[in-house]
Amino acid sequence: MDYNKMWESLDMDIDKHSQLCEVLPVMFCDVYMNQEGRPDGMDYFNFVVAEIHGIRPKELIEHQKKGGKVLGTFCVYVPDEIVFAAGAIATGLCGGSQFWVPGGEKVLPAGTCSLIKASVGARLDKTCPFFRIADMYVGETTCDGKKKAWEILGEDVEMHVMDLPQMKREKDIGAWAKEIKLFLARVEKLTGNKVTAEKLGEAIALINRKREALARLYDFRKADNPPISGKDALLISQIAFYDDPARFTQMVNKLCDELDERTANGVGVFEKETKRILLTGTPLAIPNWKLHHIIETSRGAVVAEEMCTGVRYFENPVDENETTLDAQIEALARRYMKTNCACFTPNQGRIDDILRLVKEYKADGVVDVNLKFCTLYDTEGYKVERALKEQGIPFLGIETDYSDQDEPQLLTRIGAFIEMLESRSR
Ligand code: BJ8
Repeated sequence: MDYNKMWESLDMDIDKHSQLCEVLPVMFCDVYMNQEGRPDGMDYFNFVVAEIHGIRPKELIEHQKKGGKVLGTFCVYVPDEIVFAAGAIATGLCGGSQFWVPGGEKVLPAGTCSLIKASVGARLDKTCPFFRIADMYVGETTCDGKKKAWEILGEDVEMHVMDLPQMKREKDIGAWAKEIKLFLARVEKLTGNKVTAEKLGEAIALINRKREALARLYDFRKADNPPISGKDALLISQIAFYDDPARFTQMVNKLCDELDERTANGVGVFEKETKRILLTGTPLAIPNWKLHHIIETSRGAVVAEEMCTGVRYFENPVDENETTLDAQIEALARRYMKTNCACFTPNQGRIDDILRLVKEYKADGVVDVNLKFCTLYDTEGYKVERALKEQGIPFLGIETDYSDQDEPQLLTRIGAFIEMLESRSR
């Protein structure tokens, strides 16, 4: 399908964008289509990626034509439930490609993490339809780089910034509930729609069903030989941020039905004795598949991600029993404040999560992935490493960015780590 007219109507830089359209399918093919024994249910997700800048943007524009609004978000603390309850659509905007980084570097210091640079570059260079479509961006005060980036983006697009507390005391949860209320008021103003307890209840259920489907999917990765690769699971986690939630839930559950069958028939996608890796650290926004690809082509299997593109996204459902707006907002605040991002202090919850996930997913080792220039996760890496060492769990700390320059080095280091895990079990 030809989407050029649509992209032109979004005032995109068509020539520059076509460069991205040329490389992405090749990259996807190399990383994804060469895997053996993929479940048939991945066809839907392959299709969503193949049409990444076409089909979903078209749906969003259709929604806008009917008077609906689209909100772009950058963090898992932003409650999608509020957006959907107001009849709007939330879509994740975090940039995961090196392609967008130079555009971000035009206005940001080089020593900014790739996620921020790519997100700003995608907007300013006009090379991503999602960034053009969103009526309003929603930022948050998680890290310093993001906070300052919102000021720059806010000159170009309507922006709402949520003030996320950085501690988890009762007063902080209360402050987050107040912040959600302010967000709700802003979304009501933008959409012209009232958020009622009934609508919010429906939206909470909608997003909870999505979380349950993802939890069901991740459960399969706990099997001795998982029926789905880590790469495929990551792709699904990434698509969760921008696909229609009801359809996404349905397609994940359909895939899970197939995985049930595979499990019953003893079908797994990895070779026997493949080493099981838990990834932890900064998020892997689409199309950042670098580490999963390296690990899974080096006799390793990524069995889970303690990341926002992983378990942080779907663990902890929102309490669905509340029936008043105030109580629902409090339930939302409590749920979102359970997420353990390194922007919180202290953040023992994340260490506990990592240790729990190692057991649940029977990981042989942990790879801590830090996006270069992310001081939060880099600094927290010290405590993560120490906690794992105390428990005798092998650990590898990696710092990387979106470029492919360090791939040979990563291949060597990850290969040596997996070899070490193999020698431990001999
Ligand atoms: S909840 S991880 S999505 S903030 S990697 S931009 S922290 S310098 S992305 Fe994140 Fe929300 Fe936390 Fe998750 Fe800053 Fe670090 Fe860059 Fe980061």
